[in-house]
Amino acid sequence: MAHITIYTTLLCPYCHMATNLLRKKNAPFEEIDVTARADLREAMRAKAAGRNTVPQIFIGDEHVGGWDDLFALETTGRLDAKLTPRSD
Ligand SMILES: N[C@@H](CCC(=O)N[C@@H](CS)C(=O)NCC(=O)O)C(=O)O
Repeated sequence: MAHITIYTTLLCPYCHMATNLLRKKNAPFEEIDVTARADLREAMRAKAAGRNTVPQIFIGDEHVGGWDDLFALETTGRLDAKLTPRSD
């Protein structure tokens, strides 16, 4: 399973939808709560090509984007392959 990092805030419905989808897929993730943490939000923005909204989701080294982007991967059938990359 690829390492997943998701930047969130507490009162963010898009964050909850993203973490719920990952849980439903039994995909463990590291959650970084940037609520009231300007330093962590800035670190997120730097990694996420300037995007400032939450969630921002990373699978392995790849910046997936936000909830819309994660959901688009799921609905087009491309998310599972990213979560479980081939080892060969
Ligand atoms: N289209 C984005 C929308 C994300 C979004 O609007 N997130 C809100 C929180 S739910 C946000 O970051 N608002 C600005 C802020 O909290 O500073 C996505 O799908 O991730």
